[in-house]
Amino acid sequence: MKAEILSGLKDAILNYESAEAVKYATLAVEQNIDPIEAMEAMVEAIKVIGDGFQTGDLFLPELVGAADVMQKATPIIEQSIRKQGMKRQTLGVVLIGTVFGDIHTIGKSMVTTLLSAEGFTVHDLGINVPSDDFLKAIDQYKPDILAMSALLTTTAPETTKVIAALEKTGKREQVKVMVGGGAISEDFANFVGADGYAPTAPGAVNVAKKLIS
Ligand code: B12
Repeated sequence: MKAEILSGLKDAILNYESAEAVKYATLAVEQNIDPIEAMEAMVEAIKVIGDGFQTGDLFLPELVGAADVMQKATPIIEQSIRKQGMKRQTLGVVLIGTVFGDIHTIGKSMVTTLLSAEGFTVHDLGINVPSDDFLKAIDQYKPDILAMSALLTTTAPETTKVIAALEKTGKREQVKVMVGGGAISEDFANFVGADGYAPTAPGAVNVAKKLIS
């Protein structure tokens, strides 16, 4: 049953079938399948679509269609993560956003959900966030951690801009900086002077815990 549900979720994305994705996501929750495993099944499928786009076998409408299907199923799984994981005390405050010029939201939302479920208070600024908006929000929310997501090689350098702006305005010592997203590697994170990096959403939670300890 579990294998069938996970492959049903994957196939729904690969075949651009929203109703199937919603059906299998709901079944996954009903059958108490580990929501992280359900998420991973969807990530595997969306990566196949991304690879197809890169090689020229698939085109933008397919990319958009698959992302749309994934976005229909994700909230159902995320709701179950939240229900299972709600902790009472706040571990710390995290400010998160996808950097300027970048509208990819799925990975950032997964990181947001897992951090919230683990007990962090998370303020999500959304996508396409200009450097100035990160700075203003730091004044407003006084986060322990600033988390930035970037999926494009052209937008990954925005993280450097934000870190430089933090330094220029004397805010760098106030906040730990964590970066991630498909366009960011550990080497890149070190290069831009971030305090933490993780390649996955569960990894982001571990890094956040280390950064505040
Ligand atoms: C879905 C998708 C889209 C959707 C996004 C929909 C949405 N609402 O998010 C749409 C169709 C809009 C889109 C548009 C574009 N896309 Co696109 N897209 C993808 C795709 C297929 C999947 C992205 C995704 O959601 N992955 C699943 C999530 C879960 O993975 P993730 O984001 O990496 O997040 C995980 C980790 O990285 C980590 N993480 C994420 N954020 C953070 C933050 C922190 C702090 C930490 C610690 C960890 C962390 O945790 C997550 C869970 O494990 C990728 C291919 C791929 N392999 O990723 C291409 C991809 C990213 N897109 C690409 C491109 C080129 C584009 C476009 C330029 C296409 C075009 N010609 O218009 C536009 C750019 C638009 C823009 N300005 O941003 C390229 C980027 C190439 C590059 N290296 O620069 C990719 C790699 C496809 C490819 N292989 O060519 N895209």
